[in-house]
This record gives sequence, structure tokens and C-alpha cells, in this order.
Amino acid sequence: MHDTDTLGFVPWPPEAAARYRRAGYWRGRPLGDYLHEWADRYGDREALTDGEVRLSYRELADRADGCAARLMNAGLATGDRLLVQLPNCWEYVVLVLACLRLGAAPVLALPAHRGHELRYLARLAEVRAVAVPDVLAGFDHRALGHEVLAATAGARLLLVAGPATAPGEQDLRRLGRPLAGARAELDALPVTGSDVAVLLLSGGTTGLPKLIARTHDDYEYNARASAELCGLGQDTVYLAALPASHNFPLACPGILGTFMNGGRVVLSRSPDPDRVLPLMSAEGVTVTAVVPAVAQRWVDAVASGRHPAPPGLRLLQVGGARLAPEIAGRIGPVLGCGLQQVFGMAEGLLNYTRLDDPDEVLLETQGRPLSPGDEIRIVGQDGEPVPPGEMGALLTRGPYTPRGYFRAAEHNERAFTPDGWYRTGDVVRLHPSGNLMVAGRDKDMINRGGEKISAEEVESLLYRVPGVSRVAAVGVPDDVLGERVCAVVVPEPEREITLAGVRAALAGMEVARFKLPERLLLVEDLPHTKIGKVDKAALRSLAVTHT
Ligand code: OOB
Repeated sequence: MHDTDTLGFVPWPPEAAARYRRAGYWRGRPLGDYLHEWADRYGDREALTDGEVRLSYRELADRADGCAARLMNAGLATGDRLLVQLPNCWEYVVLVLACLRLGAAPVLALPAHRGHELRYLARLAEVRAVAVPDVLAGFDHRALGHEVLAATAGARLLLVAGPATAPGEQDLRRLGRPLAGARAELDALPVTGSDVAVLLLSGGTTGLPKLIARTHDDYEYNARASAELCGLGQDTVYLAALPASHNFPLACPGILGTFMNGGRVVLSRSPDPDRVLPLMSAEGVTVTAVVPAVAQRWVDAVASGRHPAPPGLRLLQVGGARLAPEIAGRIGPVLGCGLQQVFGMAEGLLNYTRLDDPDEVLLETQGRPLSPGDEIRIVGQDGEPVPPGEMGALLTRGPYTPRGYFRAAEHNERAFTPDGWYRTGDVVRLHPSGNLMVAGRDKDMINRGGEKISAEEVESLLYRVPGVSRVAAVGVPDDVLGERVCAVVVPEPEREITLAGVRAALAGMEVARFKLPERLLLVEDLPHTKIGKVDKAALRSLAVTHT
């Protein structure tokens, strides 16, 4: 049914691709091409700030080229993939730009991921190299990186953001020194706009996260159109405080959108208000993106008098999870900035409220599609469009929403309709203004403060815990994070199951911490729906009253 080429990437049908080119959405150039355009235009202006490290546009381009050329010498080629697990640091930005120059796609993993996730991603994408920090928050990523390499056939190179200490390791900081002749060598590579630029991680509803192959054409448009909508320019100082491997801070408009317009990107490794609010004041940050839980902490920190509002802040983008209207309403008055709600997904479609929308729309809706090329449908159980204003499942197609997940033909049959609509799994309704309001979801996912967790993945892990007979994972409402993971367990007879025990067992399986259950409910049996599925709705209400 779906046209999947040997790379495992599902391209847009030629007719749609031609339409997107004609409309000017796709420019047919690799993202890496733009790097020197930016450097020529903005040269000595500061592009990137990471603590003491400040890089100009020219330095950034030269470093990315140096890094790309040395990666080539180390055996990486156009069309390869590499696994990147780095925090928000300048080495991450240089490496991603180097990958774009080389035409090698980075698989953008999170610092919170552990062996369970990284081994799977490395194998699925058949990566040739792995990039990790050294030690981060007391965890030895270098050792983890070696483990992942050893478990991945064909992967030999470990890139470390720190000194190389063992054979097979390369120091990313040394790789990223300028190198004479690199630019010409890279300019000659056969990278095109329709090649894969980056592989983003999906929230995942079935098992482990899926990979989303975003092309140079589609991702460039994603960032360019977002930057225009948000009014980015040379005076923009953009703070990346969410993990920069997420689509939101990377390209909505994020880091890439800022570079396209000659602004400056400031990096923070954490969104903690005690770190970030002083940083924002000191650096004159004008725009940033956060999830609702972080927005709430910032508002509280300023409202309590602990920190002054960052004086330069013009726009706070909030997305990734539901923003309660009460919190939305405090953002402008307390932080002294504009609010933009963003309802987006790594799969593509981005909805933004516009900067000049009336308050009612800004506070209560999650925006409308970014592009005139975006198509959306809101459908009922029967698959037919619901009357305007009624709730339904959201489907979409468009110039930056790929037509399938990477190497997931079977899953694509369910996640996409035969004519290429992506089933977002979100339940929405149309506000009279034409904006969308997210009302819920019909996918089995838990949204923990913007981090997406597949219930099925947690369940399959919990089944490996001794003493667990039957299990279901559900999200329970939480004032701070929106939702937390609750494990509902039917224990085997005479077995004692505790939350601490379950968490320790999963941690022992090298699972990212944010997926570990934070609530445990022991039951004698799991309720089922009429058609024999575990009744998650019933379990959620049970969990709310019993945990
Ligand atoms: C962003 O991307 P993902 O891939 O981590 O998660 C996408 C899912 C959506 O399908 C929806 O369920 C939820 O996250 N979501 C929201 C939301 N924004 C995303 N739910 C309610 N209100 C919102 N404003 O989360 C993402 C990607 C790019 C930009 C912004 C967010």
C-alpha cells in the first residue's frame, strides 16, 4: 500500500512533492547549504552562546565543516546515520550542523535515554557512530556509548563531548576545529533537498519510539515558516532550555529558525527557573519555548518575588502538552511577555496561535496550522468529518508531515490512511476563530510534562518484573506535570509488589527514568471493555481515587 524505498523512508507522492515545490515550500537545497549563506550574511555576529563559549556565525560554519570533514575521514559518509545523545551544548549544535553538511542523518535521542532505548534506536537506524556527553548528572554516558556500539553491528565510532581516553573514541571538541579545505570538499557532496536531514523520535504509542525521517526540504520549510510567523530577526535572542533534540526547540522555530534570521541562540542544560531566569536576564533573551509545567514554574518563581521577570522577553511559546487557561492567563501579566500556544508533533503538523490573536484565542486555543499547505480533517468514529465545533480525531497531511515512519511498514498501515493522512491520535475541536482546541487523545500515550511515554512500552517492561501477573499503565492527572505514570498490577498469588521494587526492576533494565511508574495500584483483576480490551478509562478513574 505504501511506497517504501530501500532506505525505509516513505516519500511524499510525486504529485504532492511537485505541488510543494511549485508553492515554494520546498526549495530543493540541503539545509547544510545555508550554513555558509548565514556566515556570509552575519559573519562576525554572535550565533551561539553556551556559558563561556561564544561562537560567531563564521566560527560556527567553520567548525561544522571541520567536524564534517573529520567525520568523513573517520569513515562516515553521505547517507549514513549516527546516534546523537547530547545535552544542550555547543558541541551538539556543531555536530548537528556537521551532519547536515555531510548529509548523514542524526538520530536525535534524549540525554534521559538509557541502554534500553539507545540500543534499540542504534540497531533500528543501523547507525555508524554514537555521540554522547562524558559524565552528565553523575551518569557515565561514555560507558553507555561503548555498550551501545558493542551492541550495534557496523558501528565503530564513539564521539565524546570530552577528552578521548580509549581506542575508538574521538573528542567532539577536537573534531569541531576548523579545517582548511573542508568547505570545498563538503560542497562537492551529492546531498539533495529530498534526502533525510534528521531522524526525530516519535512519542510512540506502540512499543518503543518510532523514528520520523524529516527531509532537508521539509525541515527547512518547517523552521523558515515558523520563524516568519514568530517574527524572528537579527535582534532575536532565542533560549533553548528544553532538550534540543526535541523538534520544538530545534526547529519550531527554535535553533534553526534563529540561525536563518541572524539572531543568537543561548543554550541552557536545564529549564530550572533558578538557573534560567537569571541567564535570560543576563543574556537579554527575547524568545523561548517551554512545556506548560516549566511555564508554571517560571511564573511561580517570578510571582513569588524570587526572580525578576526577564526584561527582554518578548514571546514565550508554550506547547507539548495541555496548557490550563488559568496558567495561560498569568503568563503575560507576570512575565511581561506575549504568549504563543503551540500544538505540534515531531511527525510534522504545527499549530500556532498568531502574535496578534485576541486574548480569548491566545488563552483558550492551541493555534491553527502553520502552512497554507497543511490539510486537516476532524473525523468521528465513522471516519467522516464531524460538524464544526464538535470533537473528533485529527488527521493531517502537508508539506512538512512525512507520509510514514522510518522502517515501520506495518505500523504505518495503522498510523496513516491509504491516501496519506497521518492519524495524530489527538482529539480536537474547532474554535469559532478557526483555531484548534485539544480536547484529549485516542492514543495510548502518557504525557508527562511534555515527555511522551507509550503505555504499551511500559506494560511490556512491567511484564518482565517477577511477581507481576497482569498489568496496565495509565496516566493519572498531576497538578505539576499534567500526568504521571501509574502502574496497575495484578500480582501473582503470594507475591508482594511495591512501587520501589517495580522502579528498581525497570531501572535495572536500563530504562529512561521518566518512564518509571510513580504510582502503583494493586488490583485483583483488570476491567475489560465489551470488546475485550483492557478498560483504560475505568482504570484511570480507579487510579485517581485509589492512589
Ligand atoms: C511536541 O511534539 P511531540 O512529538 O513530543 O508530541 C506530540 C503530541 C501531540 O500529538 C499531542 O498529543 C501533544 O504532544 N501536544 C499537545 C500540545 N502540543 C503537543 N497537547 C495539548 N496541547 C498542546 N499545545 O510536543 C511538539 C512538537 C513541536 C512543537 C511543539 C510541541
